[in-house]
Amino acid sequence: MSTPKASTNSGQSSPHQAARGVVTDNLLSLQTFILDEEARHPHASGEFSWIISAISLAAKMIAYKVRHVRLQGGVGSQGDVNVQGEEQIKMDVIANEVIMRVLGSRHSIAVLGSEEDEQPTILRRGSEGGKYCVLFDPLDGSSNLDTAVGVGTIFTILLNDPTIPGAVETVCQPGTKQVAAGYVLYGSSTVFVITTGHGVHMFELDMSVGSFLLVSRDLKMPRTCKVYSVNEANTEGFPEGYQRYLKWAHANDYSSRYIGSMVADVHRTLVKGGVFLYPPTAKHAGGKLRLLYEANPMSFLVEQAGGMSVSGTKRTMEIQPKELHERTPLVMGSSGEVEHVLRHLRG
Ligand code: AHM
Ligand code: MG
Repeated sequence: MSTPKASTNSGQSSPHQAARGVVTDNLLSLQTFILDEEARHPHASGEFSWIISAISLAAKMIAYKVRHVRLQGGVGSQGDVNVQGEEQIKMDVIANEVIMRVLGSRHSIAVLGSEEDEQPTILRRGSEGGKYCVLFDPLDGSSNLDTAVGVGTIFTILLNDPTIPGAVETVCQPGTKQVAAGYVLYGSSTVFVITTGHGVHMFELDMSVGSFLLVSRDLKMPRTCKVYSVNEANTEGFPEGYQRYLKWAHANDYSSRYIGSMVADVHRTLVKGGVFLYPPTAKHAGGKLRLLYEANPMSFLVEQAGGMSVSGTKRTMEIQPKELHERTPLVMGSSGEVEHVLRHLRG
């Protein structure tokens, strides 16, 4: 029987692997990992780890439902449009309910904001213990569910400022203020990727024990990779700089990969490198993706993995949001590749 090896994304052997035949690799669950991180902060109250544990519980429930989406009757339109005028898929509503129910019971959450709800929900005030705000896209890329393509949940955690009375004003914080952010990709495997501002860590759902287990600590993306990811059918509506970039990429031997599901496209970009773009289009002049709960959390992760994220020529995480569902153009990925795009945007 061969000796089991530690799984690291670098392909190197684990520092925990000792003498031949002796398996000393530690299996670390997401829960333990977060508790470990929290233990390093002497003033941590433990409330933060309860929120991550709630998100992971919701993710496991959604993962199960996504895997059985047709059997569960989750494919097809809910018959409603959300606040952004987009058709709601049944699973959008189910995933939203799961997250609201799971997070609603956590005592330190002040405000919850979702892509599917017009207004953020105030759960409790700062004076009642509300310390954090959580914003999320419950099921990004859900229009792909009927073709069994990867979809995901995106989340970001912000501090609640008790001196700000309105929920919208409370959550309209630039991405630089995020305390933590992450996503869950329901793909051929289910992965949970998170940053608390100290690197990016990836966990995979082990169905046999129902836990997310660490598979990659401090993931770093390659500085360059000749792959771009964009809905190229929109090219004629892109501002000229993006069109110039694409012509340059065509002439320079680039490959194209586009799933049409942001979590899956950005996950691939994070792991393998490249650049993901959603520029302004004829239909979405201000970009399609939402700043607060799509662009900012993904930008936090990409930057923590050594990459870059810009909206136009500005750093995405420095934009001051004005509303919950604000959209933004987005270019993110390997720093060398984002720089190539920026060079063309600047003319
Ligand atoms: P959603 O949040 O309503 O699912 O929309 C966001 C999705 C992203 O996952 C993806 O990057 C983008 O829309 C794809 O858009 P398009 O079909 O215009 O290429
Ligand atoms: Mg989305």
